[in-house]
Amino acid sequence: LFSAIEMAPRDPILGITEAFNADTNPAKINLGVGVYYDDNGKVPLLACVQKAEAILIEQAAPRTYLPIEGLAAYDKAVQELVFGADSAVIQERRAITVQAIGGTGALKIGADFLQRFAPGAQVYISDPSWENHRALFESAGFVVNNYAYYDAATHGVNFAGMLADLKAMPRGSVVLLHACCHNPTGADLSSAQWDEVIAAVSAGGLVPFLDMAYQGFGAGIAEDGAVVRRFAAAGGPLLISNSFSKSFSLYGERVGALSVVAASAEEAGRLLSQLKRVVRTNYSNPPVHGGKVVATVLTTPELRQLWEEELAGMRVRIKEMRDAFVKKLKEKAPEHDFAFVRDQVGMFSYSGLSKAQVEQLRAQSIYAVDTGRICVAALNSRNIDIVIDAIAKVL
Ligand code: PLP
Ligand code: TYF
Repeated sequence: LFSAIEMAPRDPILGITEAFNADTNPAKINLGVGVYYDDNGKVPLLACVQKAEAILIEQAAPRTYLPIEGLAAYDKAVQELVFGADSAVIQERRAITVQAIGGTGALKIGADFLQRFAPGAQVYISDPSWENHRALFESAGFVVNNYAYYDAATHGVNFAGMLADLKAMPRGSVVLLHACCHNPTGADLSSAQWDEVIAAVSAGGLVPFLDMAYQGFGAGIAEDGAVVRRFAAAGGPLLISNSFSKSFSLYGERVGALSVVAASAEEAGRLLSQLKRVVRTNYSNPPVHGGKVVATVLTTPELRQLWEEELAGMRVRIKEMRDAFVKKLKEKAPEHDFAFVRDQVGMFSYSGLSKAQVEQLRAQSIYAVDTGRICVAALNSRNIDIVIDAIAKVL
């Protein structure tokens, strides 16, 4: 049985981390994977998380199974964060939320759920998108297509192309949209462009699936969530996957959620029963710790305040690195214009570096993705000059 099985391809991003780990150069720099590092180059353990964990240890609660849909306090807090506490979909009990194993787990629950009830639907993801989007929906049984998104010439969004593709999709298609901080490009839609997207999705009878893995890394927690609220207000079916991997720096705890908006409270009850079936047949129920930490922080006013400050700190530091990157490259390579890096949003930038240039960087122990994606959140005051010098050299 096993002798004929071939090697599966490596994840192109996690593969970079493997190569980075194997590099013995002590000065190596990893701009590949999407992880936030502080100015000391360390993945932070947030103070709000430490304080919540101290409370939980004090409680010494037994580790019983959670309900299939997860911790009730967590699901409620996530809903209020994602839709806004005063949201009509919450008040009308039309929103349901299930705790998930990270944002990835949320996408997979959503994909399996959709496959069950819309097996023939086409799925559309942005060109380009997070690598795992295609693989996740294909593994759930869908045909996955691209819609136009990135324009390499402007380093921004090819909005005319995107809108034309949205308008050409068959009714009932599932369209996966990055709610904020587009991965991998860093190019987001403007508020006016979102209006047009929402109108096209409604008019075309499409099923929007919003992936929000970076809430708070763009303009702010509420600002980044506004897109979700606008879709919810527009009516129609809606799915949202969200992740706390980055915004709580809880990568390995695997904390995320899937929310679905139904047409009525009665419909919501039926959808929840089906989502629970998907969860039950995959892993029965989610883990306790990460969900309790996030719920404790979100529902304890002092900790919530602290989290918002810490998240703002991460957001501001990334923006400072964008500024420094542009300024320093202007000095070292004045014939090249990198001003667009300042306009890009979130952890990533499609830098415009070619595969050959990325390979030359790698020879100097600086790791980026072959597509030219760099994680701006991995730059810091100590490594930025090294990175800038190396980029100026390969340009
Ligand atoms: N969606 C996008 C766009 C991402 O960049 C990520 C990154 O990890 C995820 C989903 C998955 O989130 P998680 O790490 O919580 O599974
Ligand atoms: O895009 C990134 O770098 C992050 C982390 O299979 C990641 O989203 C990358 C690949 C993957 C899982 C997470």
